[in-house]
Amino acid sequence: MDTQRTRREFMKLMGMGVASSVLGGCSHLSMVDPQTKGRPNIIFIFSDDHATQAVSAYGSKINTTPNIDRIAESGALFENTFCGNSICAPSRATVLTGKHSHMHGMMTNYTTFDLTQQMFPKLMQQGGYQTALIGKWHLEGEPMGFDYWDVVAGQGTYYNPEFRNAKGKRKIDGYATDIIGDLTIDWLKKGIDKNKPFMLMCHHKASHRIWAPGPEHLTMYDDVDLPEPDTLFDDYANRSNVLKENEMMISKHMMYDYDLKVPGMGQPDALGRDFKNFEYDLMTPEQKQKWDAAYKPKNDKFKKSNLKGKDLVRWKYQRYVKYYLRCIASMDDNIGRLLDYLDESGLTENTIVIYSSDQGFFLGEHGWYDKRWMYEESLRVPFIIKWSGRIKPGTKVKALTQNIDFAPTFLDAGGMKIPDDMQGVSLLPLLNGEKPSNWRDAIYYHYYEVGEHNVARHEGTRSDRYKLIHYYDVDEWELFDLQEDPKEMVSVYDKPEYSEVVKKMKIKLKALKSQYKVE
Ligand code: SGN
Ligand code: CA
Repeated sequence: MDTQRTRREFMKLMGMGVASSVLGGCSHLSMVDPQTKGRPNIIFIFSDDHATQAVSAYGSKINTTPNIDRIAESGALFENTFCGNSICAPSRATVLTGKHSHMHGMMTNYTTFDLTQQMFPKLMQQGGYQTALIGKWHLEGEPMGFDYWDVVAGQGTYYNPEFRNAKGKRKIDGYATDIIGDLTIDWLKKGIDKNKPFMLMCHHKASHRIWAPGPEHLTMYDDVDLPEPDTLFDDYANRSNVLKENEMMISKHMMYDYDLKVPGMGQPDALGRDFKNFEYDLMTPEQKQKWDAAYKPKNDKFKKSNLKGKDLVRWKYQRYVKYYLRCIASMDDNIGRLLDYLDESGLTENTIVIYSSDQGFFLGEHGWYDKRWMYEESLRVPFIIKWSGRIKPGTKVKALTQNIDFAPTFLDAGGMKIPDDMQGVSLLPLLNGEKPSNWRDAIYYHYYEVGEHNVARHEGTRSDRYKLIHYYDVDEWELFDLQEDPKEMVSVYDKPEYSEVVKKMKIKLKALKSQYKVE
């Protein structure tokens, strides 16, 4: 899509009158706090590694997320939003800049992010917004472009985490997800500058590894067996050889104490690693007591069970995914608290609320945990948005969208100009559920990191139906027909009947690389 639709066009599409205002205009001036000059507040709730397979609004088979679903029920759910590089810091840099990794420079988790570059929060400040960031930052240095920030150090921890803000560092007792929830509501209660609209980024640590559930959810799912994904025992046949080299298998690369919370096994993983669950060491005696009461009996039972082969993988799958889902349950509770506060305080009326995550995640699909691959589960991210009086409740958006679009969308919603060098486009024209005729027909993806989990570098493109992937270091290609093979088990790249599709997708990839200035 080459044209950037403006908010004016959006309002036309929505059948709304365009009020004149220096800042882009707003049609519901009378409904809102006059001090925001008719512009909406924005709350962007951003989690870490929360896959759509674990959001009930996206049809989860393994859990419910009633509060995230509330956002979808009163707003719009985007069915096809993707990240451009399925890893944390690059994805966060993309959200801030509206650009793909090679343009903002944060190509892996280990690159240094140039904070002096253009970022949407700085532009929103210049446009009269108050900006705030609470929770995970995961980019080196002090956050820039925020009037207020209070962030966890690095990846952060679940138990009794350290935070830093402009005044310095401090440890806060409690559970990170609840603390981030509290700090967010506190800021809304005490931090808002009543003369300005605000943009608040609430970034959760959940549901990132090493999945330590909070005290209130330790035993959730104890009595259920979660359904397994069909591809749990994937043998990686019929696709690129690089798949077999991965180091992210539940069966082989999860550590007993670190990941599965079974201390004292004395059995390293396939890479010879046997790390300690460091979250346990961070706990207070009371927290440890609760933890032990929840897990020790189960661990004793497991140690006696002598499980082997597929039974052992199945046990690990249950253990892993339950920890992950318990972390999400806390986050969902806290999102509920936030939504309740917005309702009670009257902020709901003029506040856009968005829920998204930095990447997807594998929850046993292909036998994996983690992300990085261009496969559906790690490529797709949740994107759910509510905006009172502007989005019809229950709207579903099918158009192909990407995290490069988030920054342009925020600016557009605030009535600000979208800089020409941002590579995404505003999503506002999609909010009525219809796809403009000139919308993009494919997205670009590029994963660069060589290291942890041993995923080969690759780039590719995905259209509504097809996905082309190039593992360029070994020059191997994959093509998936997502209509015939949604689980991506057989690459049809070499099948004669797909030769025309391969040709077209290669042309598409080349065009996207040129459009996004990849080479
Ligand atoms: C950590 C995790 C990895 C994870 C990366 C990236 N290992 O290094 O499993 O892939 O983060 O995740 S851990 O032993 O430290 O938990 S990301 O979301 O930050 O990109
Ligand atoms: Ca992440």
